[in-house]
Amino acid sequence: MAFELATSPVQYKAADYKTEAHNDWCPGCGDFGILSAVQLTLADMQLAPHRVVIFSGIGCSSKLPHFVNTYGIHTLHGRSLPFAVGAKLANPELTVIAAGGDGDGLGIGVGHFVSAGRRNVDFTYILFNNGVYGLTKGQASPTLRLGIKTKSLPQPNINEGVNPLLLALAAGFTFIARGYAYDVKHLRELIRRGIEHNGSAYIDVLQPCPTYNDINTKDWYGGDDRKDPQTGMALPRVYKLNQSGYDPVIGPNSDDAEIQAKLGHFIEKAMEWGERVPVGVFLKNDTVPSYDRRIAKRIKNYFDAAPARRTIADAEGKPMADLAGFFEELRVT
Ligand SMILES: Cc1ncc(C[n+]2csc(CCOP(=O)(O)OP(=O)(O)O)c2C)c(N)n1
Ligand code: SF4
Repeated sequence: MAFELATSPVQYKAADYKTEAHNDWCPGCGDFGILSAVQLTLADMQLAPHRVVIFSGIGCSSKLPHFVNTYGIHTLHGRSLPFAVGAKLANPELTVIAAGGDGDGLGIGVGHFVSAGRRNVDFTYILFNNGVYGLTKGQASPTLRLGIKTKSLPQPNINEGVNPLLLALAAGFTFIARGYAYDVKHLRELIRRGIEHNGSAYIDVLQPCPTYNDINTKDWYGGDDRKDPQTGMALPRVYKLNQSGYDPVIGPNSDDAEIQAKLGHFIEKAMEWGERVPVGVFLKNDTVPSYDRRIAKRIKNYFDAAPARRTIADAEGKPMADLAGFFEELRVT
């Protein structure tokens, strides 16, 4: 009897992106919501686990790759982006995600953050923004604002906080969004849109750390401290940008006046904090070519013969690289 090959494609479920690795995040940590959003997004997009790679730095949040059943590399503190950029350039067919904390990405890793944005490499960076260095017991991170005293600080923060959305814009990220760790449905949509975007996508995720940040808590984001006097209901601080008619898209038909107006609106919304905290897509700029397209203009067969797709040794295992020829090509006369 002849075997019949299955014709229907594999259907991935969120459970297919889960691992058995032990998870030691604190109960109630916002990281759990972000982890679920990543797994659900991969299932929404039906991305085969072996076509996805997640890079992280060091921190509680940077343990993410252990819990997602894709390729994953837990790199060095602050160094996830150079790995992500390198992997994408070596194999443009991969879906590349970088993940980690605000300390990791905007403290020790901030130079890489700026360099990655300038290149507009096609990857998605998910930054877990909790205002503290959770893994090392709650020191102020670069996003904690001046004068804020969390329970883990002996005195109020002496440094001004950096605004990650404005920094991402200045660096050149072409997709910039902010989500909230406890709104998994919305976050899942943002991550999908970030992955779909052809260029560097930055997703800032407000991630309550119940252990060390007692100021920006789930209750604070939910507005429990400012109840409506009429109804007694909490007035949430977090609200969705698209509900206020905000349009983040800069496209090939946008003229200078439209671009100026949209960037002005971006800055206004990115600076809103305190009584109201906007989430959603802040910018989607489709006018900047991604780095791989820039490379393909110089190296015509780049997409067909990207470094990871090349044969590097012959049948006997001898390297096939013609180094002498390569150096000859680079010779300056
Ligand atoms: C080179 C180096 N410097 C310092 C550390 C110590 N360290 C480990 S995690 C971390 C910060 C983690 O904070 P964050 O990135 O905000 O992640 P979270 O734990 O809050 O998720 C630091 C400073 C380290 N591991 N390596
Ligand atoms: S210390 Fe904070 S960030 Fe780290 S696992 Fe605990 S709650 Fe989460």
